Amino acid sequence: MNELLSIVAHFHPQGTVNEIRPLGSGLINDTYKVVTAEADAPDYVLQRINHAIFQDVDGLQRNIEAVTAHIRRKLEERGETDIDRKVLHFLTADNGKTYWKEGDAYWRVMVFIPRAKTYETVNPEYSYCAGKAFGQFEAMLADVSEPLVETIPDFHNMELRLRQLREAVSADAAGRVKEVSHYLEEIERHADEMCKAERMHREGVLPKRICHCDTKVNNMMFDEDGNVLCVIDLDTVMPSYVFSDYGDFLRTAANTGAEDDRDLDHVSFNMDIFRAFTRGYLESARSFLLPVEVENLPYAAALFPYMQCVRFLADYLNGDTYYKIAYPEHNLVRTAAQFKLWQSVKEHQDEMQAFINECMA
Ligand code: GN1
Ligand code: MG
Repeated sequence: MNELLSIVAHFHPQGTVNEIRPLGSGLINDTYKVVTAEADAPDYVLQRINHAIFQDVDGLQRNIEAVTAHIRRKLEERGETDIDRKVLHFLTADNGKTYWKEGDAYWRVMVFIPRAKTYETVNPEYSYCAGKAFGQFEAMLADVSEPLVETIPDFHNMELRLRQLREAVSADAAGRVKEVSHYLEEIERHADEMCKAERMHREGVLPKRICHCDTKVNNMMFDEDGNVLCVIDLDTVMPSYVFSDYGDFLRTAANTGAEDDRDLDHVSFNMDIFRAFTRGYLESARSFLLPVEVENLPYAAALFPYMQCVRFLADYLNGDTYYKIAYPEHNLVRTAAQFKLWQSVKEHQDEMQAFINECMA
């Protein structure tokens, strides 16, 4: 606590810090809530940035500063109220930057958004709002003038993720390859078809736009009435295909089970959530989406469980070096759950296509 207190002090928060306690369920950074004593002082969120994963912390924070300033300007222009709950605000530290380096670690502090909620699961009504919000988020970011760095280069490049899995198989660092041959065969059998986005991009028909790239349902803040306030966890905001935001939201929100469910009977693709989210997303994004982007939304819904399955499996084979785990076979359990979800999404491809056609008619 004392160590954390002295880090927070470099950011000069208002009020007196009463308590610092762990917050949230992220798999990458370490997150704490900083509670202040005074009723009129805000609370804060303190994060240790995982710089093994985000190697260019300075570039990362510059991205986030550009994006939050841009969104704030847009909201002001639109005459929005309650702006402090609709865009994140990062504090500047003693070094004039929005992060502080202490020994080997990088820290940042943002203002805690009051009276906001996050959820691990959502109903169709909230999914509709989330869809609209992501469409608007992408629309607002269409004209960011500063060039953004790719905070993790080729983050959602399926070809790269498959190469990393194949490298993990060859190295077999943890001696686990023999247990997972069924997953490896199925993944390879569909590899070409799932790399379609990269091919379309090379052919020049699929653009990259600035996307959030980590639209897990628990990265959205909702107000008391279920309206979306803002999207948090901006580390991965970077140029990508719109499939990223659309697909990753559905991967988490339309899963009837948990991302790491041990009971695969719980895991399937919830079409009510799909319909609600898609309707909201198309309402706000149809003005800028190209036909090729709209046509491939069912592919995007399948791509993200597939990609996450590949990423969890690669980490399992590498001996769990990337994602935080709670028990030794956690990454294998996650792989199985994402695999099952992918199978379920594939069964709904035609139905999804028909629904999207209806929305666009
Ligand atoms: C990570 O940071 P967090 O837990 O929101 C990961 C995402 C994965 C997700 C799987 C930088 O997100 O890409 O989809 O876990 N973020 C990074 O739950 O790799
Ligand atoms: Mg998160």
